[in-house]
Amino acid sequence: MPVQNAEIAELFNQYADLLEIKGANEYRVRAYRNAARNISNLSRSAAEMVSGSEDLAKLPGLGKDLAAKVADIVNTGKLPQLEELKEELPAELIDITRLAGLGPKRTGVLYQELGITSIEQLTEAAKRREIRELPGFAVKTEQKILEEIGRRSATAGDEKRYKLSVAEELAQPLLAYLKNVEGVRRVDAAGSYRRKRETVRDLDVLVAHKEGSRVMERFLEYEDVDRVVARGDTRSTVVLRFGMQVDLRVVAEASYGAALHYFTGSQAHNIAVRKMGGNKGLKINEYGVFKGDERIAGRTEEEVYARVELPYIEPELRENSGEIEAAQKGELPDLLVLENIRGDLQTHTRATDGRSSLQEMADAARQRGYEYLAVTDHSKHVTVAKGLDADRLGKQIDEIDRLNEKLDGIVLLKGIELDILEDGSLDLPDDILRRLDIVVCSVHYKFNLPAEKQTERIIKGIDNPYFTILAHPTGRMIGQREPYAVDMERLMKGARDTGCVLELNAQPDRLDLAEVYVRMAREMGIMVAISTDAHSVNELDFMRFGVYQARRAWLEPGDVLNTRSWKELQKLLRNR
Ligand code: DGT
Ligand code: CA
Ligand code: CA
Ligand code: ZN
Repeated sequence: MPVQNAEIAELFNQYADLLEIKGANEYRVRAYRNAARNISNLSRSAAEMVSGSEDLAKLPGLGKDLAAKVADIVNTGKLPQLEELKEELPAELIDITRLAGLGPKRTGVLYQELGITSIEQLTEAAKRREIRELPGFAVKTEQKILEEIGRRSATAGDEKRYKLSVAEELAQPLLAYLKNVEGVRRVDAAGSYRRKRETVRDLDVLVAHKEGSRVMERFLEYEDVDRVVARGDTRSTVVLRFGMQVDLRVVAEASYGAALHYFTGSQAHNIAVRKMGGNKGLKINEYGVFKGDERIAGRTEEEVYARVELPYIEPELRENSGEIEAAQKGELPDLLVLENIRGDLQTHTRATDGRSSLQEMADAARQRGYEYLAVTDHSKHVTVAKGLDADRLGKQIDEIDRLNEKLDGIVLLKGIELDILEDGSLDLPDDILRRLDIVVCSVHYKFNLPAEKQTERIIKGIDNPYFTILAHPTGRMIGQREPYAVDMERLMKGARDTGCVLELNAQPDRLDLAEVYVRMAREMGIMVAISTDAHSVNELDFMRFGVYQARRAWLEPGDVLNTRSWKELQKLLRNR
C-alpha cells in the first residue's frame, strides 16, 4: 500500500511541532506546515508522482528540499529528521502540547525557559506559580493547566493506581502484622500513602530493625502476599493478592528518620531539601545527614529538617509546591486536624437512600464527639433514591424537631440535599426551604452540558437566598467519572459574592473538590465544608479522607465551616 498524502502531511506536521518546541526558526516551522497543508490538499497521490519520477518541487509550497523529503517518506515510510528529533526530545512534550490548548509554541517556551519535559514537572511549576511569569502565558493559563491536569489525573494514567481508602485497607493489617514481628521498633507506610494522595500506586513500607533478614522472612510469609518480585536482606518487593505492590525496606534506628523522609517523598520535595543540604556542605540521603563521612543526623525527620534550618513539614505538604519557602519564612499553615471537626453537614437516612435511622445517625455523631449533624436527604428529583417532596420533607422536619427535644449533647440540623435542576432552579419551593437550617445543593444529572451552560446553571442556583452549600462541586468520581465541564473560576467568584460555601465531599471515591480547587477556594477566601455524605453510621468515618485532602490543600481550621461550634455555625447560617 503506497504512502498516503495524509500520512506525509502528518509527519510534516509532527516535525513542525517538534521544531517549534525546540525553538527553531519560525520560517522553517511554517514551511513544514505549509507543505503539510499543500500535500493533504493535492488531488493526486504524491507517492504515484514519486514513482512516476515527476518533479514534486514544482508543487505549491514545496521546493527542492521538501520534495526530496517527500520522496524519502514515500520510499521508506519515515522522515529521518523527525526520527532524530524524537530521539532528542522527551515524548511527553507532545502530550503537553495537547494540554489546555497549549500547542507547540507555548510548550516550547515551557521547555526552553523552565526545562519542563513532563506533565508532572508542569504541574509542579504551575503550583509554584512559575507559569504565569512566562511570555505568552497568563494566570488564567496556569489555572487552566491545573484544572485540566486535575481532571485528567482523576481517570487517566496507564499505571493502576488505588484509591487512598483501598490502600489503607491493604496497608493497615500489614502494618499491624509487621509491628508484631519480634524486634521491630517502628513501622510506617511512607510514599504517597503517607502524603495522603487521592490515589496510591504502591506502598513503601519502612521498618526499624537490627536484623533485616528476620523481618524479610516474616514479610514474605504474610498471608496476603501473592508473589515475590524481589527479595533481599534490607529490601524486598511483593505483590499482594489484590494486585498492589509493596516495597519493604529495613533500616537501623539511627537512619530511620532519614529513611522515612526519603521514602515519604515527594521526590521533588526531597530534591529541594537535599539541595539545601548541599549548600551547607552536607550530604542528605536515606541513611542520614552526613558531614564528610560522619553521620550527624538521621534518627528522626525533625533532625533532618533541623540540619537545613527548617521546621518539621507535614507529609501532606511535601510536594515542593511552596512548602519549603513557607517553612523558611515561618509561614507554614497551622493545618486542620480531624479533632477540629465538630459536625457533619451532609448525611442521608432511611427516609431516602441511607441505611440508618435518624436516631442511629444522631447517636453515632455524638459518639464521634460532634456537636451537630445535618440531615440532608435527597429531594424529589432523585426518584431512584425516593427523594423527598415538600410534604415528606415537612414531616421529616417535624420529626427532627421532636427528636431534638429528647437528644442530649447533639443537635440535628434540618436540611436537604437539593437538586439544582437543568435551568438552575431548585427542586423544592422556597416556602419549605425556609423551614430548614441548611440547604445543600447539587447537580445530579445533565453532566454533559457545555461549560458555559453548566456554570450558569449552578450560579443561578447559588443566587437562591436559601442555598447554603454547593455539594460535590465538580461531580467527579475518582477513576470512574470525569468532572463535568464548568468554569471553576467563575463558579468560585459566584460563591464568594454570595457567601456560598463549597463542599469538600469526603467520600473516598469522590474527594470532590479536588486539591487544586480547595487551594483555589482558600486563596479566594471561600469557606469549605468537609462533609461525608454518609449513607450509614459507619460512613461518618470518611471524615478523615476529607481532612487529609484539606490538609494537602493547606487548609487551616478557620477555613472550614464545620470546625465552628454549634453556636457560631447557627449565627453564620442565620446571616446567610
Ligand atoms: P506513587 O507510588 O506513585 O503513588 O508515589 P510515591 O511518591 O510513593 O513514589 P514511589 O513509590 O515511586 O517512591 C516513594 C518515595 O521514594 C518517593 O516519594 C520519593 C522517594 N524516591 C523514589 N525514587 C527516588 C529518586 O529517584 N530520587 C529521590 N530523591 N527520591 C526518590
Ligand atoms: Ca509509592
Ligand atoms: Ca515504591
Ligand atoms: Zn449527592
